[in-house]
Amino acid sequence: MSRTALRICPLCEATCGLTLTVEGTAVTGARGDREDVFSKGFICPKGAAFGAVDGDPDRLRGPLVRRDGELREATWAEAFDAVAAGIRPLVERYGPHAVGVVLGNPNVHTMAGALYPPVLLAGLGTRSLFTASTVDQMPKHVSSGLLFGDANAIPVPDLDRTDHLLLIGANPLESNGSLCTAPDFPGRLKALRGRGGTLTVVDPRRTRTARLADRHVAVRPGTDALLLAAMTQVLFAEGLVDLGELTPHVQGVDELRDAIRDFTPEAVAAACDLDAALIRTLARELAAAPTAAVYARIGSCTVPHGTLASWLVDVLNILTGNLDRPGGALFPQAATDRAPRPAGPGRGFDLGRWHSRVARHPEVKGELPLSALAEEIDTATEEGTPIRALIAVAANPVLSAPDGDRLDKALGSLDFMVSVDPYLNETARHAHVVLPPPPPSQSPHHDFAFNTLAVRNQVRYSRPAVPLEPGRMAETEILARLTLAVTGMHGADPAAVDDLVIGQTLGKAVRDPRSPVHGQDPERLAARLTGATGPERRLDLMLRLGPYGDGFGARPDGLGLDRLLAHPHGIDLGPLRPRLPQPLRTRSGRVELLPGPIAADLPRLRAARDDRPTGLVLVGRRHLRSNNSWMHNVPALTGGTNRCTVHLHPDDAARLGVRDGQPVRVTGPGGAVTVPAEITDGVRRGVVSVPHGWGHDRPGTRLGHASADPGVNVNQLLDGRTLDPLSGNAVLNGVPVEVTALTDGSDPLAAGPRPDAPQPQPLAPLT
Ligand SMILES: Nc1nc2c(c(=O)[nH]1)N[C@H]1C(S)=C(S)[C@@H](COP(=O)(O)OP(=O)(O)OC[C@H]3O[C@@H](n4cnc5c(=O)[nH]c(N)nc54)[C@H](O)[C@@H]3O)O[C@H]1N2
Ligand SMILES: Nc1nc2c(c(=O)[nH]1)N[C@H]1C(S)=C(S)[C@@H](COP(=O)(O)OP(=O)(O)OC[C@H]3O[C@@H](n4cnc5c(=O)[nH]c(N)nc54)[C@H](O)[C@@H]3O)O[C@H]1N2
Ligand code: SF4
Ligand SMILES: [Mo]
Repeated sequence: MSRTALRICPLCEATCGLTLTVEGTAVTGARGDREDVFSKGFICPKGAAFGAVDGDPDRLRGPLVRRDGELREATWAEAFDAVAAGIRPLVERYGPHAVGVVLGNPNVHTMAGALYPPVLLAGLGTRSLFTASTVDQMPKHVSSGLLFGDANAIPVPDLDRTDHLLLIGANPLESNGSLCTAPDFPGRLKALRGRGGTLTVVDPRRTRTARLADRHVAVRPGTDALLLAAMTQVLFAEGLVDLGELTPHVQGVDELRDAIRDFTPEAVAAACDLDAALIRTLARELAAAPTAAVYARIGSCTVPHGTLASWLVDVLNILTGNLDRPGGALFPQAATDRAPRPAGPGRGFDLGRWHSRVARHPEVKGELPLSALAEEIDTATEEGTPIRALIAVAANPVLSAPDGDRLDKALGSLDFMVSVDPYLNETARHAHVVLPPPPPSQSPHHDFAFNTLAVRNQVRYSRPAVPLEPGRMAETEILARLTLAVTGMHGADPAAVDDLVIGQTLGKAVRDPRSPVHGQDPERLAARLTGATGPERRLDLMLRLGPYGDGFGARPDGLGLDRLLAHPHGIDLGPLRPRLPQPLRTRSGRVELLPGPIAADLPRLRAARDDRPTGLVLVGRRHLRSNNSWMHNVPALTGGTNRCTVHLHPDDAARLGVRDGQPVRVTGPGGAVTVPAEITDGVRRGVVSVPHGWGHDRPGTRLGHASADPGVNVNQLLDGRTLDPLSGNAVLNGVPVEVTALTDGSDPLAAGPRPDAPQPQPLAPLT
């Protein structure tokens, strides 16, 4: 007997509603939920493969504990005993900073990842926190922190209403969008063009997104900040600055004009390898559009000037009056956000409150750069202790961070490691204890993070589509028990963690004169929370105290968990609305257009105007049927065009004597890999592209399908030493590499060129 169940898809940031077909405990089908208030039936191939991802036979079914050097199956009780016995003595002997915590990307795709790591970190008190943010979007947090005083106040392009979208270093036709949650991003881009709007794409590759655009600008990798600075300069020079209604909320316009005066289009054109006239046109088009939004992602963040590029994106939105207006870029308001406080001066945003031990990298948002994790483990210094134990939750940094070989070795040297991961993969294989969460069908879902980044305000919640199988433990309970085990409360009731958070939140609320529950009894309020589990009660609490909440009766038609459960396809909360100045938390209470740390980084950008790479540079790419490092084990999502190859422009291939399909050696600052060449004019000259997340050939993993076609780890080309200094973000794009053709006898194409191989072309020099 089959039945259907609704489940929000956790496989990317688009958060589509799915209708699952369930037979027994197995998900046998998935289609888009046409009644979902946000995704309206959209689904992509990954969502359609939900059942295969969910039912992968290589997913671990129960915990593993290392005994006599080998990971063996164990009971949950044994596993948590081992965690407590492994971590506590190290904390007591070396202090909390000797325990590192690594939080990987899927934490933003699970309820457990949103609700428990903050408690774990607070309880442990470690400063050795590393997350996927520093190989991703940390520059955006820093620019938001400096501009708006809140690192999580990230404006989102108003995709459905804008007249002009300038999309930089993002490829939503493969990624389905990032820091811009929009189910059916492709359809929304087509609709933009359909209503007469324009789409400009800035990307060194002619991506599927670029092919949809009115204009594709094949910028040289790593130079977005120069391009955007020059566009800003043009706005000032040509009198195109018009802040409109933002004027009273922004300070520093004149200072900014002076600071970027010398970033003229002519001064940056050669570095960007673009015509100065084109840069002027881009600025004029942006200013002339009735409404416009500048939006940038991975390609603009994971580069040496990532924070400056992220800052300039919002600077352009502000100077053209497009920040915080419909059709521009706005701040979403999620149902689980804290109720808005009145506008006014805030605490501001500080960087570098402490530093990493070895390279003295500044802390950012309480984190250290993931690139520095290996050295924080394997390098002794006069002061402080190296990391001796590690807690990795949903993270595979051996593949996703620079120089995986060094990190692999470092992880092998730890006194103790615990991994919360469904797979025994390249990172988890070093753990002493592996705690596997259940598959997504058996987990509840709410998008705490992505609803704060969504192009429409809405709220949805899915209860588990399938009951927990015997022997499984909910990931929320795993993280609650883990928290107790590492903070000296091993064995306590995991509900204590939820009760603690609920008590603290209500305690604060009843003392706050602006809160609808001011003066009430927190214990009575706690007793009124609904929800079948601790995490549900916490969701109920956040909803009820949130911006749309019922305030525990103060607004009877407001939100709470009960109401959400009564709307299984979600509740639409309307289009994005202007919110300034309320979200600002700067010390001035205004948007601080030229923050000190940014101004201090401009000389470095000025110097970059003279950079001209002499050889090839590396960029990444994503494939629609993949997701970072963890989906290559699903047969339905591999094969076809989803392959680990190096994309080479035909002219570069000809110059290097490389034929399509031939293995080539790619060498970077951190190492070399051998990978088949794929010759395509989808990359610009001088640029090669290798996808990340591959390299599944290490021993001791349990990834049957992935290890049969392992690919290579592109991050082995990086040495982890090149960072965006303001954010600590790794430089993953625009890295100089060498490519050499391999002429060994193993080359199946050595006999001669294929008849359809591209004809050699003389190499046009890079300016
Ligand atoms: N060269 C290059 N490198 C990159 C990038 C790039 O563009 N180029 N992109 C970077 C980016 S943007 C990111 S976000 C990082 C991602 O890097 P990571 O944060 O390391 O994420 P993944 O590689 O996706 O690995 C996720 C891990 O979580 C596990 N997992 C999956 N589902 C769950 C779950 O429900 N619960 C738990 N506990 N675990 C789960 C998986 O098995 C896997 O081990 O990679 C970065 N690395
Ligand atoms: N299918 C799939 N979807 C995913 C993921 C996945 O791995 N696979 N990962 C998820 C995650 S964790 C994230 S963070 C998002 C990322 O989402 P996106 O940011 O959309 O990621 P990419 O597809 O890597 O697009 C980045 C683009 O930047 C270009 N680029 C490289 N260097 C530069 C540069 O210097 N300047 C400019 N202008 N462009 C440059 C690359 O050619 C590439 O096309 O995707 C998410 N969704
Ligand atoms: S676009 Fe993302 S959220 Fe939607 S079905 Fe595909 S993987 Fe799932
Ligand atoms: Mo990411």
